[in-house]
Amino acid sequence: MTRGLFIVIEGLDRTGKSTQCAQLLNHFSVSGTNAALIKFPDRTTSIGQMINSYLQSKTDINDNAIHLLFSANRWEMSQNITDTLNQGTTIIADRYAYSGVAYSVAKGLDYTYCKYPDRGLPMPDKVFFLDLPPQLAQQREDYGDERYESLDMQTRVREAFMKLLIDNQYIHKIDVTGQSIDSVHDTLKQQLEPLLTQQQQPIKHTLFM
Ligand code: Z5A
Ligand code: MG
Repeated sequence: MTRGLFIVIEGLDRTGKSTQCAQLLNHFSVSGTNAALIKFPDRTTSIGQMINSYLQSKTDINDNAIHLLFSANRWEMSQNITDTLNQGTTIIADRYAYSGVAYSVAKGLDYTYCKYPDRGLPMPDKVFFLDLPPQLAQQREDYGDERYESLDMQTRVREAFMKLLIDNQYIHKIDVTGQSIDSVHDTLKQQLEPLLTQQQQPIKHTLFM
């Protein structure tokens, strides 16, 4: 049996990640491909509940500690990701370790340090970074509800993502400025076609350069 594909959608807040994940899930379902959606942080676990409380500014957690909690939240899902892929189901992830690095670096933590806790996690077959200027993302509905949702922070997060993009060329930037939901979805679908051969290869565990 061929394994499923592991696709990650990344981006700043409000750039349309969840919208595009839902569109991709629907696309796979219509085309008869088994697919599942996961989201990080996974706020349903006990670690996820600590993260949720932190994001909603109900608790304060040391920057290093919250960085490790975000990573732990991925590790607690990692065996499930591997098993699901090996069972032939494609996984679409709404954020992953790239957000983990970018948001912590934006707060001032060291770039090399930030990558360490996630080393060894299942590696995605493709990472899409939905790029939208923070000033435009800010104009979208419900912006500013949680910690990190400020223009200043988002600008620094984008800079950190740009460094990740340079160092990890398998991350594909898609400029979504002025693009409709359908048009972004079409671009994503086009990028997925060449990936089908990767399903013959075992899952890698080399996330970061
Ligand atoms: N975080 C971290 O620090 N470390 C980590 O390791 C991880 C995360 C994994 C989680 O937020 C927070 O945790 C996040 C990073 C940090 N920082 N903050 N705050 P989240 O992922 O739960 O939520 P979010 O990132 O703030 O994003 P979001 O609110 O889920 O936005 P989105 O998913 O990118 O966008 P959307 O919901 O699909 O769309 C937003 C709106 O735009 C909505 O009204 C759509 O209808 C509209 N939209 C979507 N696409 C379009 C287009 N193409 N045109 C026009 N309008 C559109
Ligand atoms: Mg979302």
